[in-house]
Amino acid sequence: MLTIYSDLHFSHRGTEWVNGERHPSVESPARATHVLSAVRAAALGDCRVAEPYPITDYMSVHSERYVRFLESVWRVWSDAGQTHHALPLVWPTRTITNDREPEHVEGKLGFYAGDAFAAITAGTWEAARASADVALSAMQVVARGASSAFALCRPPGHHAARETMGGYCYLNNAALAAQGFLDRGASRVAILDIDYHHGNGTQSIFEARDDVLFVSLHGDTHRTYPYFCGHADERGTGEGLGYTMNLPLPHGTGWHGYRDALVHACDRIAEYSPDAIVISLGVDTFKDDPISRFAIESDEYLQIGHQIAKLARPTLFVMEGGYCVDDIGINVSNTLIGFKNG
Ligand code: Q9C
Ligand code: ZN
Repeated sequence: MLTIYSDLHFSHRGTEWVNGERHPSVESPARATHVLSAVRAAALGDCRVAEPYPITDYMSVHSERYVRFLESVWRVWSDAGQTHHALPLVWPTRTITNDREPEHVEGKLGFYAGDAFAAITAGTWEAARASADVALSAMQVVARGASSAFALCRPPGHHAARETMGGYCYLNNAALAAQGFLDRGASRVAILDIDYHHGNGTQSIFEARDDVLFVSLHGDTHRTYPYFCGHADERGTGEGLGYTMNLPLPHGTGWHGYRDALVHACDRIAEYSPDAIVISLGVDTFKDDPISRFAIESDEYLQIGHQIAKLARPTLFVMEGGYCVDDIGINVSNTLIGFKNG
């Protein structure tokens, strides 16, 4: 299996609020370094740098004004004299909102953010672009006939919606890849999101469509970030009704409960008969993850890969979350090895 990566992600090191103080984000550059070394140590296959894509290619799932905002926001922020990372402080709400982009950068930040976990730094746009390019390059490898590929994306993407950043995500790498498969001739694409957190951005991009099936296993969003959606009764809207499947699981879920949900998810995907599968691969389901509440052990990721291999479809793995840096490498490489060994 070919791995696609980029070193441009090093230019993004976000900060986040924890217990009333700003700290370096747990979404750190070291995550990608550890994953790349583990993939190399596992001799999974070649590792290649991503090709650059034109900015207009990100507009297949994001709006033009949102992409232009991401491209320009640090410049506008620093021209206004700010030197610290930009985070929103004001948001439109369910009842106090409209569709007009504010002129001032403070308003723009909230308009285009779902939460305060996606800091804008001097290098954020370069890194977010490179991450999307990693996903698009790896998608292209599979679209041209490879049976699988691994997109080692950083920053992650599944909390980014059409016009929203959040949860360490800016561009939705998995959604860009899924749309890329459709644009290259696929009729149906399935996204299986196994990150600990609900892929709220991905769901919102595809929930009204039947050409992308979105299936997600995640911590119950009644009690866990990202809240507000990801509940079992959300099944898609309009033409997309029946093409979203959420499988929320309780705190403390270990392999036993997880496996049953994964088999159920894979059964739905097999029934859909997709031309390609995109795996939103987060390993924050790990027992020692510092911000999550599942209890999957390192060896069990081999089984996860094995279940996915049984679907026997062209499969693109897209890196999402996972914050236990010491074990992130082995947990990702075990998933990919379990897949490769069928
Ligand atoms: N107190 C991804 O895994 N922090 N994003 C929640 C709860 C944000 C996770 C904090 C977690 C974002 C891609
Ligand atoms: Zn996550």
